[in-house]
Amino acid sequence: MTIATEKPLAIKVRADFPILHQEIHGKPLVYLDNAATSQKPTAVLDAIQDYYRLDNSNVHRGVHTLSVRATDAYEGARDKVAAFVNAECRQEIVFTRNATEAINLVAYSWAMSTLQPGDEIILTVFEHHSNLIPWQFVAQRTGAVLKFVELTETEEFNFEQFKSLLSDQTKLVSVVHVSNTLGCINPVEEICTEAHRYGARVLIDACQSAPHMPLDVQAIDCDWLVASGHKMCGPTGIGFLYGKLDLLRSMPPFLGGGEMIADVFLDHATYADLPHKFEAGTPAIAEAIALGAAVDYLTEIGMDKIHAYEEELTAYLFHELEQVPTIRVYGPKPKQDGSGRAALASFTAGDVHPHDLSTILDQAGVAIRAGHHCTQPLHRFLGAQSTARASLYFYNTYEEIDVFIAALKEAVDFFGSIFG
Ligand code: 7TS
Repeated sequence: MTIATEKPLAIKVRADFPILHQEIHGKPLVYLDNAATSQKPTAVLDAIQDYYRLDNSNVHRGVHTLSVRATDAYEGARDKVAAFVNAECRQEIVFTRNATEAINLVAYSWAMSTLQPGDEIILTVFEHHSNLIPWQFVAQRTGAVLKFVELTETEEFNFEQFKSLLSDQTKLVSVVHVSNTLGCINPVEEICTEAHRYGARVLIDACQSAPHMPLDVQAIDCDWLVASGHKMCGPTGIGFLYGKLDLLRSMPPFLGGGEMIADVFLDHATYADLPHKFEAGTPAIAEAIALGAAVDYLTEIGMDKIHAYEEELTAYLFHELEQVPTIRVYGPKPKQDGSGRAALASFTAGDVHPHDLSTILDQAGVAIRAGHHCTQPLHRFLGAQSTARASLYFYNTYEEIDVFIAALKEAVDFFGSIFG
């Protein structure tokens, strides 16, 4: 495969990520575990430091200068996230610990108080456990029934089967936007259109799309959307829930305590307006501000540029993987130009255990993940105990893919010689 020239994007941004410039076992680090968590640019690291060095104070309660600064920065981060996903207004963004907490918020607040026995929730068989277990809780407590969209032959969302599952009983469709294991990109706009025909609500798990492509919640027309900051250059401990304003208004609080109240009496209370109604207790202030810095960083590069560069990397990654004997990659193949799927590959190599592959690659400085990637039901469905996964981000280079492929070939040869 011919590549014209190295694209400038990764080269330009690599200096922004101090962690990437180190050796592992004497080899340059090749970090290909971005679906688990991304690395953080200096702008994000500085935002955390600066906050604690200069502005640290609690938010929404003091009138002293530090408190005003902390509150302005925290609320400013909300504005940035709202603009990042094109929410209609800032009240539609609720800060949570991560995507998992955001899904649980909807499950405990909306679903537990709304769903009745026999109501149906549609998920896919390839959801991350974070978008499965909360709905199992809901089904157990409310009597709602879980239904699952299965895979097409090309191992992606089966839209026809999805349509056949929809009925007047469907009250919720909760689906991943981009699968963290298959890498398929679900047609979320069409999913919302179909679900809304039946009056069902739709939640989109955008953990693997928010970091990699432009997102527009108004164009998607989802009812809720969740993401985690740590996968999009932000710190751990901060994520967000987007929800349509009227819907969030109609939902009861999730956690109770300070920050989320208006008036408190001994036996009852009234609650704060959105979004504070859902942000009980002192929030992750530094983390939210740093997420704001991450959003600024990504926006400055341009989500469309990030997406386009990652598509080129995807084309190269898949082309090179095809040259490695015994490799079986799961999920749809990319189109010639690398579009149509995410920049990650979950794979097996014959009978070699993915953990062994990962251990050998680590010796070559290459970080990949091995396991079920929190999609155990999907792995069962695919007939694989576990898979190895290489997942890319915009700071990865073609050369890093070469290092990964060379190390993988060596590992496959080595195990081939043992297993014969
Ligand atoms: N949804 C998807 C699609 C994910 O990929 C993940 C994390 C989550 C939800 C949960 O995110 P959290 O930040 O709330 O934990 N995925 C992975 C992964 O693929 N490897 O490690 C974490």
